[in-house]
Amino acid sequence: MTVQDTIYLSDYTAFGFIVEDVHLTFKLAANATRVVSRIQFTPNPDSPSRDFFLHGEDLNLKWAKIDGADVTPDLVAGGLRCAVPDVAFTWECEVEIDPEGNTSLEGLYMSGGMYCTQCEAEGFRHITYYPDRPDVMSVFTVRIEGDMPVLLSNGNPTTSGEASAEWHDPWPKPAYLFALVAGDLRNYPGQFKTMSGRDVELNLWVRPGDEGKCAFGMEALKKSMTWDEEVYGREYDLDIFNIVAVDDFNMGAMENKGLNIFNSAVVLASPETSTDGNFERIEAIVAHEYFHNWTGNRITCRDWFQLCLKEGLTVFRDQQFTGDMRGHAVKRINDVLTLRGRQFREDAGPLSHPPRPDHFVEINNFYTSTVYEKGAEVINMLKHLVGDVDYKQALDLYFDRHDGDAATIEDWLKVFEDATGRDLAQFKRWYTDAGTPHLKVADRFENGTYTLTFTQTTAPTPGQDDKKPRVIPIAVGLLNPNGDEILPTQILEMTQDTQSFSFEGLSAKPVPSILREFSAPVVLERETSPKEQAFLLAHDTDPFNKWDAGRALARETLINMTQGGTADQGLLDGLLAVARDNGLDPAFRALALGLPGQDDVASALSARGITPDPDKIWRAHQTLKQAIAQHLQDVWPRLLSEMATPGPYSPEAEPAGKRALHGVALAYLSQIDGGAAANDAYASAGNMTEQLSALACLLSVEKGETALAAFREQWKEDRLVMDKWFGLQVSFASPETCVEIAVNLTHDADFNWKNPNRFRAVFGALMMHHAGFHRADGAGYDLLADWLIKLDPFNGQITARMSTGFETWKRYDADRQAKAQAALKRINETADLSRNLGEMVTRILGA
Ligand code: B3K
Ligand code: ZN
Repeated sequence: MTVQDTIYLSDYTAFGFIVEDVHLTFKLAANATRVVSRIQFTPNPDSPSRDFFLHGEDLNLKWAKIDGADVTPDLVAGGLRCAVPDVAFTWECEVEIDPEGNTSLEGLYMSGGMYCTQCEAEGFRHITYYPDRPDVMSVFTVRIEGDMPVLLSNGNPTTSGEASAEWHDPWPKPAYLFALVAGDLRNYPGQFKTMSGRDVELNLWVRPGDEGKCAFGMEALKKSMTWDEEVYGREYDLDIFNIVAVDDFNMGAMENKGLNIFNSAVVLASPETSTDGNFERIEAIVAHEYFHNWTGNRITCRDWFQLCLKEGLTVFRDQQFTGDMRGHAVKRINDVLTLRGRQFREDAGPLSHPPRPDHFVEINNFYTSTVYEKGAEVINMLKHLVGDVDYKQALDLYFDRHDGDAATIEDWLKVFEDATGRDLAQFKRWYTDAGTPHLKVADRFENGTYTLTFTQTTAPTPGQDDKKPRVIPIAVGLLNPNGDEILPTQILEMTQDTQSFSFEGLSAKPVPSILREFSAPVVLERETSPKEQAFLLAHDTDPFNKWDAGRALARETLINMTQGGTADQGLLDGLLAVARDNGLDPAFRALALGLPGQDDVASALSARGITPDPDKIWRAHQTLKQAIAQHLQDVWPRLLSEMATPGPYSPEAEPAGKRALHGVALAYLSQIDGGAAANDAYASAGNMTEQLSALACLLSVEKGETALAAFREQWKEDRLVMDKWFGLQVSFASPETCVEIAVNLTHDADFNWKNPNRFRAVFGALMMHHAGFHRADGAGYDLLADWLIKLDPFNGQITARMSTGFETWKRYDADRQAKAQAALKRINETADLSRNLGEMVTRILGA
């Protein structure tokens, strides 16, 4: 990538014109859709620029007019320029586009015979010429002409006639929130009365045949609407809210104003075809997209550098919602698992960037875990620092002050400063600095005073060598040696490189419980004995830290085992106690009995300067699983019967938690009974959660062949279930067979590789199979590289995203590094690489 391709935050200038009104007419045709636009512009008094540049890509311009007179604009790279009057004027043009030939799934494209759009971040410029930037907001009226039974766009419907429909969206919005859908769709209807008594029509639009998979998504939508009214005081603002499910979609879903578009995989659900995990994810994503109506749509981003303004806040809100719906302790643990697994990994490698980056080449490459999940963590810290009451006040002020704005992180922080009187200048580093701080803890007990001394350090990240201290809210509680809590949770506010906090008047040295609820996204480094970790696993009153103590102990054990050690007895006994403790929530027990992933172990080794060996980590994992399975062998059959959930399936948290623990018990038992119990479980499974968990157990002990064939036969017509069939075989393969299994799957007649869900099912599973992907002979690297090269000309967003499989390549030994580097270079040297993948590979390869 050359320097000219890079876009800098510091170069921001407002657009020279205000868009007063937008009129679009779509004349739909699969290969030759015509888009006629009529746009009212006025010079922008707040901008010195009068450069009339409209973005446009892959458009065939038929004609253009200004105030009714023909003009001939200069067609330049990425758009057009035209001389315009220095007063208000009307721009009109007609372009032709080719939805069917659009395989990038950005702009207007076709999926299974239906037209649909994806405009965030810069897709609208593939539809017509327009100032395609989020700070240009306007009111849109859209007319659709096409021979399709259902024609949808943003806002409220105004008229519909023979093969046409018109929509008007009264809320000014940036072009990235534009959407259009046309197809033979069936609707699953719903109703909602808002807090001020307005009736809203709800619809979930699906392909014929999918009507039976809509009820849960519709309920999730209503719950989200109620929750946002009750918790944030936010009411829906149109007469209608439409959700459409599409099969070909680059990500999860999209919050287009009044017309959310969803990947079918994250909105369609039934007990027979969806797991508990699917149900939970659907509820969360429906909520996330709905919550964007205020945090994203009514208040949007000034420019794409501010992406975490809407994404971090909306993730934070959906996390709160799921916590309220399904329990906060388990939700927090799951969120931290995701954060550590994705964001910490990203932050420790060549792709590390701040939640608010200050430069990019391709914005689509910045829809990252750092922007989303770390963006949410930063808000969680703010809430810890200011407290719940002030948080609410600040948010009320944010909505009051910025409704209708395209805002910045500065605006966001100012709202908190004004609402609370705090100076957040130092806190702002969380937005501008990359990298995960490591927090070292030392303690001392003297004359009844217990002192904790913290030291924070952040390793250099690309382009940021010098790291200044951040504000870190550290939630701490103290336990006495009997396991009773003597100091309930309090927040210590760390602002310096090294800082001590003392607790006086104690009769004995306490056991500290540090970073409760995971109050800051840092790596805690504390030299503790396995005994103390086992103590916290048994006694900590903070459920997150109770779980994390077990996790840390298991991680240490795995690390020891990679160097020839054996399973820690304290861990085995601690897990036994947790498994037997019927006072603990089954979902919590299921999480506590899970082992740290192999990538997690590799990352911990690498942070200590030890080169991880994927094969040794795999073996340590297998051996520890065996040891736990043996040590708790009497518990598993008991859990299988206690956690059975007979009767009709319900996706609620309580039965789902029982099924999770049931699944864990079955997985361990399979390690010692050769798959006998899993075979029975497969035969008697009453829902997809049970069926899939039994199948996974059978695959992991290499007894899955019969069940796998039966599964395919049963589900061959269901594309979403077949994605599971593809993915599971790779995920649960041995390191020796995983690459070959993936290769075989690519030859399967149902391997429709241009469908993102199918491609991800196989290659997402491959890149997450630690020992399989990082196989010593480089076969994992080569296979992923081959397919990224193959898919890239069709869909650069997917290939760029999947290239992150390589982001940890520098952790490993010289031979593996050489093989990964060769694969990356091979991608990099491919002619006509997409800008998306080109930027990613350049960054991953590093200087
Ligand atoms: N805002 C969209 C993501 C768009 C991704 C563009 N590459 C979905 C979401 O975060 O809700
Ligand atoms: Zn979002």
